[in-house]
Formats: sequence, C-alpha cells, structure tokens
Amino acid sequence: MGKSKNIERKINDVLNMFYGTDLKSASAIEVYNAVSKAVLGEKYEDKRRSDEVYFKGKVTYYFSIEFLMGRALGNNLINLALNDEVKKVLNGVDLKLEDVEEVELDAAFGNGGLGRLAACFLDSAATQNMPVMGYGIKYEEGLFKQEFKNGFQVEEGDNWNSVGEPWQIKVEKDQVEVKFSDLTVNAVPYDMYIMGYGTRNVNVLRLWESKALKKFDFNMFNEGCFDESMKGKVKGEHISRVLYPNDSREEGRILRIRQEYFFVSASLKDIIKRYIKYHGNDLKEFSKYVAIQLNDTHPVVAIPELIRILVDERNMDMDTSIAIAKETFAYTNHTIMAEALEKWECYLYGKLLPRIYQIIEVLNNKLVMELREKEVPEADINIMRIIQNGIIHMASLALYGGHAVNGVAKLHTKILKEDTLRPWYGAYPEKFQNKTNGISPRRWLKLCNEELAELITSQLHSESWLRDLSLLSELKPALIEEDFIKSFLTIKDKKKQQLAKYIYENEGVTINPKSMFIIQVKRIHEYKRQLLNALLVLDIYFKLKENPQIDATPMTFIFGGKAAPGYFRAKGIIKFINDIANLINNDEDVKGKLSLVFVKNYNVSYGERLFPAADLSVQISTAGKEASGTGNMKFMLNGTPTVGTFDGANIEIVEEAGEENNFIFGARVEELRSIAASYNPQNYYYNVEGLKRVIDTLIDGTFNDENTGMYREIYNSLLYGCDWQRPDVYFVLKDFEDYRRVINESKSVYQDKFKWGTMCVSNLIASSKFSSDRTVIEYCRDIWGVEPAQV
Ligand code: 26Q
Repeated sequence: MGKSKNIERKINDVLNMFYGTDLKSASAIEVYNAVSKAVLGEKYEDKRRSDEVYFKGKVTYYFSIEFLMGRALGNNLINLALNDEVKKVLNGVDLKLEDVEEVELDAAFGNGGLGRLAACFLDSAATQNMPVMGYGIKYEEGLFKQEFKNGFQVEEGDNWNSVGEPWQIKVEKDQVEVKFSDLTVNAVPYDMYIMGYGTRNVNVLRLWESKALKKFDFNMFNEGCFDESMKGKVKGEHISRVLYPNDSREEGRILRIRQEYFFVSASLKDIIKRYIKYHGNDLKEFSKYVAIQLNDTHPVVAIPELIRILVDERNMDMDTSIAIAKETFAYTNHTIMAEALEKWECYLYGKLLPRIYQIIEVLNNKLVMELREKEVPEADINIMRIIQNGIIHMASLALYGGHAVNGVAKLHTKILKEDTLRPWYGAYPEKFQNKTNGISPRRWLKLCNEELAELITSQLHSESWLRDLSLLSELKPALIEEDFIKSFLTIKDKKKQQLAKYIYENEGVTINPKSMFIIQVKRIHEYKRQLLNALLVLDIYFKLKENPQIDATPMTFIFGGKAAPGYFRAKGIIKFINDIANLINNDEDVKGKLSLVFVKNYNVSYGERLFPAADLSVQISTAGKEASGTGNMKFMLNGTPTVGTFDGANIEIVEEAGEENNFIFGARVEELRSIAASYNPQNYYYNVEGLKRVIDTLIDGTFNDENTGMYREIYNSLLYGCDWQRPDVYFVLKDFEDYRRVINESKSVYQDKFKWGTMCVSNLIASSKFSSDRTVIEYCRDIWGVEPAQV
C-alpha cells in the first residue's frame, strides 16, 4: 500500500471512530483533528524507541514555565516529510491542506522571546537527535487575545483548545501529587511529541495540568451548599488555568508561586521515578544521568525541591544533596532589567512551602560562609545573599545552586559579567558562559517561506541545509548571479502581496504591496522603543504634507505586539500608534506613499506571514537593554536587512553579515553609561529639527486619549520624568535624529532594486550562526554533557 493510501485510511479511521463521519463529509475542524491524530499515530513506535535510547544515558530536562509552540500540524508534516502525501489525500476530496492548517489555533503558552526560544530548542534537539525533554504547564488559557477598541488594546481570553487538542496525549498513569502547606493537587501529564526533521527520533514535551484531589464534596452538596461543594475543586484547578502575562507589577503573586512550584515538583518526581526505573534506587549518581536547565528564574524553586526530596525522602545528607543539585542545575538569564529579576517575600514562601523555605535559609547561610572564605568584600556579599531584607532573590538561588549561568548573546553575557552580576562573576568566574540564541530554520524558513526554501534547495541541489545551516555559505557564488538575486526579489514580492492580502482581510487596511515594508513586531515595552519608530513615522508624514513632491519611495510601517495588561505606558504607546495610523491612512494627500498599520493579536502564526514579507527589520532597543532578540534572526533568515542599534544579537548579526548590509545607528552602551547621569532630553527636544513637533502631538490636541491621561503621561516621561524615574530613560530623543538618518539612507538604497536584493541575500547567506541547532549543540557540549543518541 502506498504511503498516501495508508495515511488516508488512518484519517478515515479516526473520523469513523471519533466523529462518526468520513473524509468526504467531515468539517474542516474534524479533518484537522483526524489528520493530526493520524500523523501522531504514525509516531508512537518511534517515540517508544527514542525513550529507550535516551533514558539509558544522560538526558537534559528543559524546565520552562513557557513554551510558545504555535501551530503543530504544518511543522510536523514538514519534519516527517508527509506534506505531499497529505496534500494528495485532501485534494482527492477537494480540500486544501492550507485551509485545514488554518483551522489550528496557536498553542500560545508563552509571552514572547523566552517561550518561543524554548519551542525552537525542542525542535532543534529532536532534529539533532539530542536527548532533551521539556517540562512545563498545560495552561487552559494561553496568552490573552488582543483586540483594539477605538485604538485601545483590550484583552480577551484565549480559547486555544476550542477546536480540539489532538496533539496532547494524556498519560493518566504518570500523574503525581504536589503538596502545598494548605493544598494538595494532582498533576496530570500531557505529552506533546516533538518530531525532529529528517530523523526518526521523537522527543517529548510534558505539560502538567492541575486537578483537584477531591473533586467535589458530597456531604456539602447534600446539605444544599452547592457553591461550597465545588470550592476544593476550583482551588486545586486554577493553578494551571492561565499563563501569567509578562508583567512584574502583577498582584496575585501567590498563584504564580504555586504555578512555579507545581510544575517543578511534579517534573522532579517524574524524573526521579524514571531514574529509578533505568538506573536503580541509589540517587548518588543522579547528575551523571540528569541535567536540568532552568529557563530564567521561573523554575528555580527546583533547586530546594530536589534537595528536599533527597534529604527528606531519600535519606541523603544535606551536603551531598546540595552537591548533587549543583551538578544537576544550570540557569539561563534572559534579562538585565533589574525589575524583571524575580523576588519573593519570605513570609509568602514560609507560609505556602515551609520546608522549601527552610532549605533556602540553609543555602543562604552556606553561600555567605563560602563567600567569606573566598574573602569577598562584605558589601558584595550583601548584594549576593539569597535572602535580603525578608526577600528571596531567585537569581542568587540559581547562581549558587547551579554549576553554570549563561547569557543569551555576547553583549548580554558581557553586561552580566561586568554589571548586573559583577560580584558573582568575581566569586565564581568558572560558572559564566555565553550561548547566543537561535531559531529553528524549519519553522522560520521552510514552513513560513516555502518559495525561498525551494530556491535555496534548487541552488544547493539538496535539502540538507535544513539540518545544517552552515551549508548556506555555499550559496556565496549565487550572490553574484543576477538570476538568483532576481528570483529572490520575485519571491519577496510574492510574500509581500500575500501579506497585503492577509492584512486587508484581517485588519481592513489596504497597503501598497509595492511600497517598502518596514516591520517592527515584538512585545510592547518602552526599552524596545516602538515610540521612537512611531515618532519618526509622524515626522515623515508631516514632511510629506508640507512637500508632497519630495518622496519617491512609498513606505508602509507595520507594527505588531501585545502590551502586558497592567503596563499603562505600553498601552498608551499602542493607542498612540493606532491614532497615527488613523490620521495617515485617512489622508488622501499621502495615499500610496505612506501608510501605517498595527496588526492585532500578533502571535507565532502572524509572525510566519510577517517575517518573509519584510523589506526592513526594525530592532531599535536602547543599547544594552535587549538581551538578545530572536525576531531579528527570523527576519535575517528570510533575507531582510536590519535597521538597528548596537544591542543584543544585532551586534552578532552585523558581525556575520557586515555593517554595509545593514543600517546600524544610535548611541552605544559605553556612551549611554557615561552620559546617563547628565543626560537632558530637552536639549534634543528644542534643537533637533522636527522633534518638538512630533512629541507635542501627544498634548496639543492632535490626538485624543479619551481622558485616560495616557498621552500626557508619556509626554512627561520623555521630558520631565517623575519622582521615581529620570526623564527619557530609554534615550528616545537622543537617538531620534540618527534613526531618521538611517531610515532615509535605507530608502535611497532601496530604489536600486538589484543592490537591495544583494544586501538581502547577503543577510540570508550569513544567517547560519543563528540556527537554534547550533545553540542547542553548544548547550549539550558545554553545559549539559549530553550526546546525540539516534533511534
Ligand atoms: C515574571 C514574573 C511574574 C510574571 C511574569 C514574569 C515574566 C514572564 C516572561 C518575566 C519575563 C518573561 C519573558 C521574558 C522574555 O521573553 N525575555 C526575552 O528572552 C529572549 C530569549 O532569550 C531574548 O531574546 C529577549 O531579548 C528577551 O527580552
């Protein structure tokens, strides 16, 4: 039987058994579920065999409270090379694979970069046959859905599982109990298979759902207390109800502590059970077989939890247990922003997790003793303590309780060493490493830009570049072939047309597909400086109004991204950009020359349409603030030059692709460090041509924030600051003029299509460093000590 007949039969089996229908009469949602289950069914045997080869040896467990997976169907079909077969089957009943894929909703168990990085790492580990398993939470609601009302962001729930969840396999027999002082819950695991590209290996992402032990109190119910009878169930189950938005101001932090301990404790119990099965009862050799990576501080409570289990449940002594923990754990830092480093009140921990808190105290005392022995100055010791003034510092716990800490781009690691974690670097230099981030070329090129992937494959006569991105360098001869550049530009045009159509259908905005697409998509944050970009768009608009003749290059600025629900200024920035869009898009004078659109609900799937269609990638964070960025890499891989600051991975992008192929501007970290104390944005406000005019639109009645005070607040933050913050801490005014300069420069280069195409292709060819395959291989080699194991 042919491969496609076989898969057709399986799809029909699922439709018969679970939906009482068949391929000819099923709905798109039913077909999506059936195709997914059929594909999954194909992989059980390979998954079982992967377990066998992996768990005999050393395995890495990637602990992350976020996995921003996006859709699974398209990616899995590519990785299993089943695309053509399934297309054929569906065409047979007049269905298009794209339409079925469109049914799937993003699994958005993450806020942004950190969660998406975890997802790319899983894809890369499986592709490289690396024994890596993910552990996280199966949220009922992922990241909120974003809508605009009158230009304001409004948040709605995320019903990601409303079309079914065919990729999640419930493994009832592996459920475990997790105990808090006041509550015990069941953690029920759901497995997602991570299918590598071009390999039979299947890795697993295991996500925990919390279930109440006692579902329902019959006695209370019988006595007529209906609400009361459900209370235990509700309390137990809200732990995995919803993903926390990235917002450190958030109240209701008890639930966050519960989430962190919940998935970490369940995962450790699962790992220990597996260890005993494969390696016997003696846990002395734990770290020989187990490496655990802590994705930021969110899962750091794993360190005292492992120690608790070893001491209290396995009768080991404290010192041995601590030593095992240190050899097992490593920690990745994703931010230098002090306010984002997690801190918890001791009394909260003491109340919810008293034994864990005791162990944290033990670790704190040992740390202080160790530092005194190393003769670290007392002032440094005080800022390194795990417990300071009744507050637990999770980063300190991670640094002391693990053997490695890494930053996510060269500059970021340098800043950690010299600044954020300076005394730690002084005391434990051997723990510090850099691991520059990466992205999966399967999702971020092959899946989202099939046309470009095919062009590369035909030039290289093989698809193996998708597993070894360094092969892209073999495209160098193509860089001087006119044909190749032209084919590239044709594909870019096509992707832009597709995006324009999608934006028209989804946002109701018409954009000129021949205009230059300048795209900034990422979470909304002051340090990322969407405001700088918006102010420039306004300046361009005013100049066009004054002098309609000046411009030959039509431009479309595209924004996308969510603001944390409690982040007032970020929400003000969204409203401001939407107001500017309204002004510009409704002005006949600039029609076809300048337009602006803020796409709503930017997520992984939207990204898949945006990255391939960009002419210019906007990466303009204040130097020193963006740890790495990974969107920048997604643009680059799709052949897009960057307009950016010397920040995060931008620096390495330019190192690889050359400054001449990108547009780098703005103040650098050293300069900002030296001027910070004396910086006065008003000098720029009054002296930079055009700047006052655009900033004043915030308060002169050009726009209307409906008496929320948002615009005045942004205006004040730029020019005056407030009692807790200096003015313009992110140097928007300082960098404005230089940003305008490079945008103008890019505009004039863009007019020479061929030259532009050459720049684009230079970026594509130079992007191989940014494959997450490379990143994961480095973690395996330098931190985890694990080796590939193939089925
Ligand atoms: C903390 C406490 C309570 C609730 C939420 C949080 C929270 C949640 C998410 C804090 C931070 C995050 C996410 C951070 C993040 O995505 N950082 C990004 O990580 C990327 C991958 O390394 C980098 O490329 C980006 O530069 C960095 O901003």
